[in-house]
Amino acid sequence: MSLLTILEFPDPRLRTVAEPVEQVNDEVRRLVDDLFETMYAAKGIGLAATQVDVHRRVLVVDVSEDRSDPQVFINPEILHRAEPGPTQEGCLSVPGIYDDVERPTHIRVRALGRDGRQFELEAKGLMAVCIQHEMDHLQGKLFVDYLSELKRQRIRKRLDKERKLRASRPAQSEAGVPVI
Ligand code: GNR
Ligand code: NI
Repeated sequence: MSLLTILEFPDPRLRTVAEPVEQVNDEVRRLVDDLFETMYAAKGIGLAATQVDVHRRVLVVDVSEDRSDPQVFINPEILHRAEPGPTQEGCLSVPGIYDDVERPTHIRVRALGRDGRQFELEAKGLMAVCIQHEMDHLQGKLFVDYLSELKRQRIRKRLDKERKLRASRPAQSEAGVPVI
């Protein structure tokens, strides 16, 4: 398994539209495993292949508290949407930014699993929102696209500033103790 690098807004590669998977083979299963490893390491609840610069219709989700419910969606399609409502969203590709997005909070999805078999699933609340957020990534869309142009500009500036700061600071270990 490998930890992959997550692209950050406004990287133009995040705008790529993913291609459907033709066959769920070992290469696709390896991508799924790497997506989970990367998502868990980044403490996210979902990750789309687009975010790691792989432009195939593959996404993973785990909205459980104890990180015990990995779910895979290959070539996902939404069959039914209902009950629009606001949810506060965040994105690993837009780090540290959270804002409300209005979306259906109840969906029915059809997809292929890691074993290549088709399944259907009803999702509500955060799970429904997360699947749609990931499906947007596969179409080159980000949650900040639902916000105003002014907010998006401010977000871009804030992330630019933080990236510059990060690049100029000396390396630190995870605990914040200087690396010797
Ligand atoms: O970790 C994530 N949290 C989250 C919270 C509310 C709505 C959507 C998400 S998905 C996000 C991980 C991510 O960026 N997936 O693309
Ligand atoms: Ni995201």
